[in-house]
Amino acid sequence: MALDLETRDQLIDTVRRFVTERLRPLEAQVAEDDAIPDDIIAEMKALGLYGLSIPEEYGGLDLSMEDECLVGVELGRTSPAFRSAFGTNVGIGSQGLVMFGTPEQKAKWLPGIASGELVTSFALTEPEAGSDSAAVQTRAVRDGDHYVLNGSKRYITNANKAALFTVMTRTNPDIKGAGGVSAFVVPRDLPGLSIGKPEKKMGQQGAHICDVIFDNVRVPAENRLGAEGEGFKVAMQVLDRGRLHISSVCVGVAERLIADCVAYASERKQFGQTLSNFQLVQGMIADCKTEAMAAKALTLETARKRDAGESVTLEAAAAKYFASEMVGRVADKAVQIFGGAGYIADYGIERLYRDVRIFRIYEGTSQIQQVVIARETLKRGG
Ligand code: COS
Repeated sequence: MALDLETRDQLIDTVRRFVTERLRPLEAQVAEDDAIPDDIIAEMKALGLYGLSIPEEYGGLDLSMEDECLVGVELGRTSPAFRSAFGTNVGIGSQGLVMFGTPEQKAKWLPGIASGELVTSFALTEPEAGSDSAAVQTRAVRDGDHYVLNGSKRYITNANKAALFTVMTRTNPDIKGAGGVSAFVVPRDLPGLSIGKPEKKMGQQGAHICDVIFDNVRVPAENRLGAEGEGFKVAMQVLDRGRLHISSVCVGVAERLIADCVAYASERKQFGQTLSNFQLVQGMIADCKTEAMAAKALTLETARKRDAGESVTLEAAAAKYFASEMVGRVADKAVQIFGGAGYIADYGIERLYRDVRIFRIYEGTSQIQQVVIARETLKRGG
């Protein structure tokens, strides 16, 4: 639902103040501890951040895609690990249920997801099925009014905190590709489900990814999302939406880095003048600004199209491709403008440089986005 302009401005202002006053001062500590303090998580829940995209009738804020992206830009102005804490509840962990859940499934789980009482997670990737996500091997075999799940998932965001997983499995082994895949909502506490240790990562400390292992996990048949064989389409439509959300966060991080560069270049003096006086530095700032503006325009335009009910498979892939590559270039230039200070930990620029690297990989690599964009363009005839 689109908010009226006044309510939208109030929400954005509230999120901006939360980011500036509460999250930014904690960035270094969160990276050091690899954990977000409990009181911050509680504040995120109280602000409604876990339920940004959940329909109002289930306790969420039911934001339009455009409003969610505007909030995403604000959240991008701090370490992306903070957003990750509730990112799966807002995005890939909940949207299968929102888009494909039965009324009973929604009533059972969405209120807890919206409040943050239930952390939810999206389990698609496997050791042998990354970009080729239709190749999932985790099996779900029907047994009476249950399915029995066996297999393992890899690099699953928030798996160690999740109470609920949307799991893509193969229900029909005779169909090797997408048509044999079905989606299930799987509670964490079912016997036979276990979680691996959080992986050590390049960046985004405070956000965690783990393996999820299924050993004869009996899942009630009523937990299936959509019909048998529809699981891949569930995943793809969830990702279309998720890619837009990620694009907005990339824009926010870029805007943050540009502001940091402007502040630093306006203070730091060399050859008797501030860096901001040098046209070669100005050129880098101009490139960063232009690219961030272009990514923002593409993201918001795509969000408005989605809100209008159009299919945005191509546009969401283009936004994710451009915005994630853009923020990589901006972070690289930020290190350059800060010089030696950009390379050492105290200024936080090298941390953001590492943090943004994953944006080009998760929810579909840049190369997968290129595949999607090219296929859709060829299909549309231009
Ligand atoms: N929305 C709805 N349906 C979609 C869709 C979308 N965005 N994308 C594909 N489909 C449908 C297709 O229409 C096709 O249906 P039919 O068989 O009825 O025609 C089916 O799904 C299979 O699609 P396709 O043939 O394109 O599948 P491919 O195996 O060729 O794979 C890519 C397509 C590579 C695009 C897909 O596997 C992908 O996005 N991979 C990356 C996954 C990813 O982002 N992983 C990150 C982990 S999650 S954090």
